[in-house]
Amino acid sequence: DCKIPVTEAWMRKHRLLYDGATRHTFIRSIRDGSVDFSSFKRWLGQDYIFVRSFVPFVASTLVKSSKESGDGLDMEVILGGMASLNDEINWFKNEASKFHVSLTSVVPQKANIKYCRFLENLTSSEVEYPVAISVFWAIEAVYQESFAHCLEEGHKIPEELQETCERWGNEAFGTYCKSLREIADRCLQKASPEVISKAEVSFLSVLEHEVDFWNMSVGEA
Ligand code: HMH
Repeated sequence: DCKIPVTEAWMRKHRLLYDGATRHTFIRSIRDGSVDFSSFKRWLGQDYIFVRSFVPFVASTLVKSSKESGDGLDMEVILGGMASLNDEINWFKNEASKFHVSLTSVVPQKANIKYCRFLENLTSSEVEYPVAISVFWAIEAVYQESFAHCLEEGHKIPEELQETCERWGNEAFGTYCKSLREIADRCLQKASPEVISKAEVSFLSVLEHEVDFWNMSVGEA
């Protein structure tokens, strides 16, 4: 069926990998309460580094959106995303101090370095807007789905991690991810087959990097 949105087609086609990224053992362990706190602390320090390199990527996507002919609403959604990244950076600092993680001494691990390098390559003005916005959506959606899964009925999330799950699993964040997805689908619908396949390859890379990131957090990479 050619009428289904592009992102929907990708999700159907790559379900196993998508589930691998959103139902990782680390996420399941948060949900069932068996999470190893040293893994959580490792994730926290590494994710802080990741978010710091996510900002320039989002900024480059904002620039691309501002050059699109349209009603300018895309740019507003992305700008809102940048504002929440500002909050997120402060949240990480606060959370790190609660867990006695020193953010200034975190050494970026291989999976993180690779993921950050991938994002850096995508900041180039040569990278088409549909590719960038698809990547942006996928990165946010993986966290949204993962942490919303943690919060589903019957969870035994340790009290100390409840706030983390709510940060990405809350409804407002879900609505924001849906907006990003709608923007991506609208751009992809108008894109050339070459750009659509570049975006699909990049979507798959995001999922692979996310799986590697969780593996790194549990100490398996
Ligand atoms: C690794 N992926 C990773 N970290 C994040 N904070 C997000 C996605 C969502 O912002």
